[in-house]
Amino acid sequence: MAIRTPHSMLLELSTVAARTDGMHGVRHLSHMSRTFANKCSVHETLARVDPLIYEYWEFANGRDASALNYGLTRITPGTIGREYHMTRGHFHLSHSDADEVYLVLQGAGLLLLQSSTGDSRVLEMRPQSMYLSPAGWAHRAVNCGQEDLLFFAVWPGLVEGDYESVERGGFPLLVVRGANGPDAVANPSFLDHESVIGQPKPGS
Ligand code: S6P
Ligand code: ZN
Repeated sequence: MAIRTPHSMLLELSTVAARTDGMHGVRHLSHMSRTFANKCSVHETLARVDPLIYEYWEFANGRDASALNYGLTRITPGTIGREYHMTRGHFHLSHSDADEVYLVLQGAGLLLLQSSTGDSRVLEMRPQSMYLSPAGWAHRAVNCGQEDLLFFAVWPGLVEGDYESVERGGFPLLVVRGANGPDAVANPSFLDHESVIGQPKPGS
């Protein structure tokens, strides 16, 4: 629903959650079994409980080049095996690719970025800091803290997410609980974006 009139919003979870004019997405572990690396931990957890990993609210202002959309994401604290709760992460589909900005409101985490040409970055997410995911870079937020990680996002209304490339290839790094806190370690199953979009699916 387009809400293209002048307006403002308090950046607070209860205020955002109370709005009824947006889209509310909820991701439990059962929606993300391809996302977490340790499949045994995924299955063991799902045999007992289906935890909420994250939820998000999106407010659409239009799909043309002049519109900006915005939203709030809440990632719950915790791990699946040793891997911290995180968003699925996505590229933007090439015909709609554009920059996106995150602003952290609460919590502590890491923003994982990978470019379509195989470059990779990790940025520490902390309150009152902003992050730019440039066009061409997939973005995934990871909650490494003890409380909810809350961040506000703004992106052009024409953007459409590419989740399939990330689900097939993963991110170059996994963020796991280490002896002294979060460790970003190489993902042994990673396939870069060029490989994912340039080759047929295994078995096809
Ligand atoms: C949209 C923006 C966020 C994410 C949200 C959930 O472009 O990046 O609103 O949609 O953080 O992450 P994901 O990867 O499931 O879309
Ligand atoms: Zn995005």
